[in-house]
Order: sequence, then C-alpha cells, then structure tokens
Amino acid sequence: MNALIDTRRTGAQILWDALRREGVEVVFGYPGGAIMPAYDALLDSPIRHVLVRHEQGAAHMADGYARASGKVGVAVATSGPGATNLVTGIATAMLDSVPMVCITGQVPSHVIGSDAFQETDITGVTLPITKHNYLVTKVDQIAPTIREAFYVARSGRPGPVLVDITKDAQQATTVVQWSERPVCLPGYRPEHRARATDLSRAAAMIDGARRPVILAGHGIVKAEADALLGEFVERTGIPVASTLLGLGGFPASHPLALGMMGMHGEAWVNRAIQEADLLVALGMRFDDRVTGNPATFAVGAKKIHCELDPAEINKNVRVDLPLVGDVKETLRGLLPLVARGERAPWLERIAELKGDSAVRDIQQMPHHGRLFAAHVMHDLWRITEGKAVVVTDVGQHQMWEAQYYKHDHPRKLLTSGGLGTMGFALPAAIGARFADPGAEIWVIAGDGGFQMTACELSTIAQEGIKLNIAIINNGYLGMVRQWQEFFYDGRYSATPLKSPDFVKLAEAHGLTGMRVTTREEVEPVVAAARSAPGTVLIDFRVEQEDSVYPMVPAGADLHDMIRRPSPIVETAHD
Ligand SMILES: Cc1ncc(C[n+]2csc(CCOP(=O)(O)OP(=O)(O)O)c2C)c(N)n1
Repeated sequence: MNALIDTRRTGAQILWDALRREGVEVVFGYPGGAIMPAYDALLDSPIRHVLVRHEQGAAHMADGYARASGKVGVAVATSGPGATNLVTGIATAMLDSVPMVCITGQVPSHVIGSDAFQETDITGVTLPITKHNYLVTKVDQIAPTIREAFYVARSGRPGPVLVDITKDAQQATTVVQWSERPVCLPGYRPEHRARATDLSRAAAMIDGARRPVILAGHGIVKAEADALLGEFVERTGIPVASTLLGLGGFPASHPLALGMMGMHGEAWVNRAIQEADLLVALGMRFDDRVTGNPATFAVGAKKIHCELDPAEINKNVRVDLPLVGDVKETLRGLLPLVARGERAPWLERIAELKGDSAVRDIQQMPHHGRLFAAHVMHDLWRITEGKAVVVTDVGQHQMWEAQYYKHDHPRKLLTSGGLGTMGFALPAAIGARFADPGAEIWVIAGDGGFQMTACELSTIAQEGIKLNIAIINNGYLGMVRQWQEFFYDGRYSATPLKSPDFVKLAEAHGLTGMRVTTREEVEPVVAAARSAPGTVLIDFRVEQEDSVYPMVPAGADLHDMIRRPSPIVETAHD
C-alpha cells in the first residue's frame, strides 16, 4: 500500500517529469490561477523557470530558444488572458515553422463551457495557428500527450503545439506508465523522401541549365543542410540567392553567394532570378515577399522545388519538379548525380547585372557627421567580425541588417519573417541567451517595435543576463513611414513616434544605457557595450527619413524595383 502511495504523482508533477524526459532544461512563463498546481510542483523540479513580464514574451523567448538551438522551446501560461497573450508568439512560430510547446492551465473540467472565471477556449482560438493542439482533462493523459506534443512539434515540418491542461487534471494523482515506444499517430506521416527517378530528372535539369540560381530558404538552416549545400554549390557552380530566413544557410562571404532576394533583396539578385533558366528552390516556400507578382516571377525558368511539406508544392508558384523530402536527404541524394559545372558566362552576366549597384550602395555615401542605420549595421558586422547572434525586430532596421550584416553561419540571424511580428527581438534574444550562454548576442530593434515588449528589460535584470541592445531610433514607425512616402504622397498618418529616453529606461532597470549620434561614436560605444559584463542598451539616433532600397512594391514584378536615387542626392541639411 505504501509503495503505491509513494509512486502516485499529481498531474502537475507528471507534467514536469514529462518535460524533463523530453530534455527540457528551461521554460519561459507566467503563473495564474488555473496553472497554480503546476507552478507549485515546479519548485521540486530541476527545470529552470524564467519569469517573463508578458506572456507574449514567453512565447517569443521559447521561439528564440528554439531558433538558436534547434531544440523545442517551451512557454507556460495560465488560462484566459494568460493563454490569449501567447497568441501572437504562437502565430509567429507557426509562420516560421519553429518547434515550440506551449502549456496552458485551463479551468476545472466540470466548469468548462460555463464562462467560468478566466475561461477561454484556447484550443479553439489557436486551432489555425498551431501545428496541433490538445485539451487534457484527465491526469492519465498528461504524460502521453506531452510526449506526443514534442514529437509533433519537432518532426517533419516543425511548428508550435499547445497543450491545455485543466486544473483538476493537474491536481489529480495517478501512477504513470512511461512509454518507450516510438510515437505513432494515425494519419500523420511527417517523413517523405524524394524518389530516385525524380532525383535523376533533377540532376539532368541541373546539368543542362545555363543560367541556374539556387534559392536557399529557412529549410536549409532547420535541416542543418548548410554543409551539404556548400558541397552542392562547389560541385555545380550554381550561385545562391537567399531568403531572409535563409541568410546564414550559405556563407555570405562565398564568391557564389548573391545575397538576399525579394522585396528588399539586392537588385542584381532579383534580376538574376528573372533571367534564370532554372531555379533550384531549397527549403523555401515562394512567399509573396520573395516572388513579387507570381504571374511574372521567373517565367523563363524551370523550377525544381525541394520541400518537406507537400502542402507547399504548387501553392504559390507552379513548379516543374517537386522533390518532397528532407532537404538534407535530397541534397545528399542529388550530389553524386550532378556533374561538375562551369558557369562562367552566367556569372559574368550576374556581375554585369550588379552594374551600378555599388554606386547606389549607402556605404559609398558620405555621412558628413550624420548617422545612417546602414552604417550602424555595417560597423556592427565589422566590429563583431560577423560572428554575433543577431536578433532583429521588424521594419527598416530588419532589412538593413539583412543587407549589411553578412552572416556566414546558420542560426546567427533570428528574425520574424512570415508574420513580421514587431516586439519579437528583445524576448527572442532572451530565449537565445538561454540556448547559447556563451554567444555574443545583439538585439537590433526599431524605436517602435522595441516599445512593444520593452517590459522584458525587467526579465533581463531579474535573470542577470547579458545582451547588447541596439535601438535604431529614427523617431518614426520607419517602414510604414517609407510606404507613406512612396505610395501615399508622403502623408505621414500615425507614424511620427515619441519615445521615452531609452538611456534612462535602461538605467531605471539597473542596466547600462548609452547614446550614439554620429558615426565616429559607433566604434567606441559598441566596444564599450561588448566589454561590459551586463546588458547595455545603445540608443542610435539615426537619420529620420532614410528609406530601404531597393524595393519591389507589394505585388509588383520582381524586376520592377524602386532604386536608391543615383547619384545619391544629398539631403537638405548638408
Ligand atoms: C505587431 C505589429 N504591428 C504592426 C506592424 C506593422 N509594421 C511593420 S513595420 C512597422 C514600423 C516599425 O517601426 P520601428 O519599430 O520604429 O522600426 P523601423 O521600421 O523604423 O526600423 C509597422 C508598424 C507589425 N509588423 N507588427
């Protein structure tokens, strides 16, 4: 009898045991009524808990942890408002295929449906933005559900999974039977493998192409296929264009790295894609920010699409040959089949397409003591030798970072691509810090987005962690201001932005704040931030009305770019 009593565990205890069995070391969360049994049991678990200041932050931290480490991130929240506060973070992870498990408390099972205090149907709310979700009402379901949730989150195309556990299920006790058998879910077949005949067809298309371009996406990073991509490029001599989330999947310093494609991609990259006779798309999904008008996208090119998720095939762009499977396996299969390639005429043509881009490059622009955001990015890249983990927010600074901070390694740029979530950077960087305690981490955020989750400065202070924070402060919601300048006759509706004194804000949190207003100050202040033991926030006061070039207007043809005026026109205050 005593032995039986000893082995009975509460649902709350089982939850943490189950997380430990999945290898979880840290979770990000916020307590409340319906999750209190779990929080009580947490005190006896070796799992570290990071107390966030808003549940959105918990979701972004779990997301940043997952992006930086490749492991599953975990967020915890209570029912009702706690759970709904997770929603933006879950959607962010969903659109970028980030493996994450969110645990929410739910009202006791006998009051579900009665509009009980803090009751929200969170499985209903998150149905379209989770890969899968569960409502657990029985203690016996907790262990198998957590196991399944991790399996679903990390297998196949990764994504967020939510497990909603009623309070009574957390409080009840049971004797757990831990299963060691592999999880098998009816109807869920996450593994695919490209057929040998299709690989041979692809190899023939690749060998026969005269103007091929590789489009490297996030899948390269996620599948850890960067080394194989390198071998494939060395062998075939095909130049590589990257998506925003694909940056770092192929070294920016490689001679065949073209740079970023799409709305704010390099002009020659977009032109090369439009002139290509073959696109080899690897782990990317032809997002509208990448293709521009799909009707005129690379019309002269045959398209091979290597993609894990069959639902992506022919979704946005019709392709000639889909290779459904893990991109690493696909590349491994293709490598021995493709011939060594010499593409000199095509590379010369691309060099020609680069044309006057250099003179339009803001790096060539005299700064006359003023501070351009692009200069800050370039200097940060130079000073950190391109080795930092950079976590960006959303807006102009995000695009300048993508253009001017050259990433040579995967998982070094963490950014919200699909959902474009302002407020992502600061909490995601906190998550990345727990994934990689030794890394140099830079948050790069706009003055607008930073304020959306600035409360997490308190989390940084409480946890005593070190980050470097660069606020690219232009006094506007810059990217929207730019669209207003280009497409709404310069009518700045609700984009001028007043901010707190960021230096004082940092200091109020017990952190260090610094300000930079000229380019000369960038280097010494960045050096001081890097060598400081604690978190340093730098308020970079940059040009207020600078724009990101080139730009493909939404829905326009990919080659129809707005270019930086050339020669660069000096602005009035010179
Ligand atoms: C949560 C959220 N709300 C609104 C937007 C729309 N949006 C995209 S960029 C942007 C402006 C960002 O301004 P800021 O953070 O100052 O960065 P900047 O563009 O100036 O670099 C806005 C409002 C968004 N992406 N996310």
